[in-house]
Amino acid sequence: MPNLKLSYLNFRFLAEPARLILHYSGVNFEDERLNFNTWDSVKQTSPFKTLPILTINGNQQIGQSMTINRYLAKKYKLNGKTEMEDIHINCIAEYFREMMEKARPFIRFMNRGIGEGTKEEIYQKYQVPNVKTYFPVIVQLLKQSKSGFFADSGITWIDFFISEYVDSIQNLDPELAKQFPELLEHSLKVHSLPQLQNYLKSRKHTTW
Ligand SMILES: N[C@@H](CCC(=O)N[C@@H](CS)C(=O)NCC(=O)O)C(=O)O
Repeated sequence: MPNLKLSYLNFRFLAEPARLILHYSGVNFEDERLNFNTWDSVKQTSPFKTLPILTINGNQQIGQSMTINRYLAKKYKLNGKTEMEDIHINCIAEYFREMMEKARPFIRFMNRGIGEGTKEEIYQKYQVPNVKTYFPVIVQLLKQSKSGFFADSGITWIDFFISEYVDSIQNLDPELAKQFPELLEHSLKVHSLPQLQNYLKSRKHTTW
């Protein structure tokens, strides 16, 4: 089993799907939490000057979150049961990530104070319209599945990826989240998985 260190900031956002893959799979790993000051001091030597970073056996690094998710999901068999399921999951991931990037100015403003306008203005401009455009498609994709997870065969990494973001919307704006009851139900189903309970019990609450 490789020695794994997952480095990120002290919240969920781009690293939590990988953390959940590892906890669900019962894999030991170092869950390194940096703050913006400690991060700034190591940033220049990192592969893409961004977090998260997965360090494998102390010398190989993966510096993009989606690649980390895909690497771990493949390794721990959370990437679907067939090639077509893997493709299906990846399409959903690309679509969802597109929305996350469009809504990103809000998170950037909240984390680092970067952006023009008030918190509410930035939220209404970037977060709300993107959720309202993308979430209905995600709901349809969920309804098409036979398992209650996004893949017919059952749980895969995309369930961690989407449910974590849905939880962030629920934390930020419960009224907006309530418009998507299927996604709230899905998130509950994912976060009720027995394999995750030890971790979730000890997890510190963060908005995203
Ligand atoms: N495409 C990258 C984006 C990573 C990213 O933007 N990370 C942010 C944290 S959420 C970051 O490193 N911020 C600190 C910085 O830019 O110095 C990925 O998915 O890993």
